[in-house]
Amino acid sequence: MAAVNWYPLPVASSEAGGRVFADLMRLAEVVEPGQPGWTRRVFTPEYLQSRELVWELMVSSGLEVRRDPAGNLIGTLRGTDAGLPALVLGSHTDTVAGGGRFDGPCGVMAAIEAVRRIREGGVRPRRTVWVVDFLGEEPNDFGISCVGSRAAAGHLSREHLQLVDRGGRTLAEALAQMGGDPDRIAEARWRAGAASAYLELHVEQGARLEEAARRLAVVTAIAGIHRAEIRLEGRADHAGTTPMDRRRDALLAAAEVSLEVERLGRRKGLGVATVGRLELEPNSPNVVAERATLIAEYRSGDRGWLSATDELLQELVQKVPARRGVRGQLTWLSREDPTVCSEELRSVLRASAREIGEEPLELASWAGHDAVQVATACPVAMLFVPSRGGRSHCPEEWTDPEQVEVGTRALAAAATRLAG
Ligand code: HGY
Ligand code: MN
Ligand code: MN
Repeated sequence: MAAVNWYPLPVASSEAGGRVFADLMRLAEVVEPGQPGWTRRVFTPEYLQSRELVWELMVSSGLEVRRDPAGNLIGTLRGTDAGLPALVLGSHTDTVAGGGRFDGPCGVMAAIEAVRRIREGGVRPRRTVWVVDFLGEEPNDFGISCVGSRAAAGHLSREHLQLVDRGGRTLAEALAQMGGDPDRIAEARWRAGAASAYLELHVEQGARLEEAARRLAVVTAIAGIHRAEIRLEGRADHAGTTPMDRRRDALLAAAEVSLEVERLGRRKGLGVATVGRLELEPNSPNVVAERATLIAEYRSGDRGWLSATDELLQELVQKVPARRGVRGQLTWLSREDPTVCSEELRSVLRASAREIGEEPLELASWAGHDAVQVATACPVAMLFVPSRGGRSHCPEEWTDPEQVEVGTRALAAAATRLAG
């Protein structure tokens, strides 16, 4: 076994509280120029550059670091009993366009800090601990989210790798540009039984913790997300000379479909639905829109609601545009079922929260996470810390340093329990 290169221990943990937040703010400096908020989308040069910092932070925390063929960064703290399945801590460091500084990075920085504190405790854990920065959790131009965690769970298919973005680049090419190796993608899959449990700290991205004046939540379940691309084919015409009753306007069809998607989201109060992306061709002020491409997504903790909504969406994509002489075509991008977090791990998280003097809420997550993919490889559980005003996926996203510290402490306490 390679000699473990125990770096000089970082500063004493009394200053530890500041370390995580300082790491978060350092990472937040690496963003795409000219973009709003703290934008660092996957497959961008800035994202590639930011991972050098993550790599460096992992190394300086005593982790042996590697990049797997899917571009995931994996830091290993070897336990004394190499035969035990690893404990995995992680999250992601890519953001949405116009995103904030905490969605994802909070979990990765806290995981690195948890390892620092385990090492500062001076006791080497029995169980090996992996810290993972999963590549590309957020949806991207290839239409698929959770790229790295899908690969780790063995769900990134050859077809996925052939998906192309608007510039014609394949996902395989994009992965290679991030230091991955698409030809060896199968090697990114965790060996069966390699991981014993996965814990993820994440910002709540909602307002329930803040409204309850609590600082920690243990996540009970994660909503399923169904995402579809809807292409509406109308006809380009002159905006001035074409009578209103002879138009086949793809934008107006998209507008009606979007309002119908909103209505689906309100159905029975069991879900939410959004059209967050709309592209028009030719997108000219004096041309009736020929083509509209939108991405619709909806979420629920109820499988039946999700599958019923699938059918209703398929129907409306045919019917609504047809009234306007527009043809609708639906392509599923992803359909994730709701994920239930491990009861055993939830009780470890509850005990760890109480160990540090916090009484956690129990909350379901309406946000999707890498934990959804990882849950097919091992039991998972998540901790939430508050998001100010419940805001996320926007520059206003914020979590106080003390709240980050409380989440980190709880994660470190749980990791210490589970790593043994
Ligand atoms: O969309 C989500 O729920 C996550 O933030 N990717
Ligand atoms: Mn997100
Ligand atoms: Mn996230």
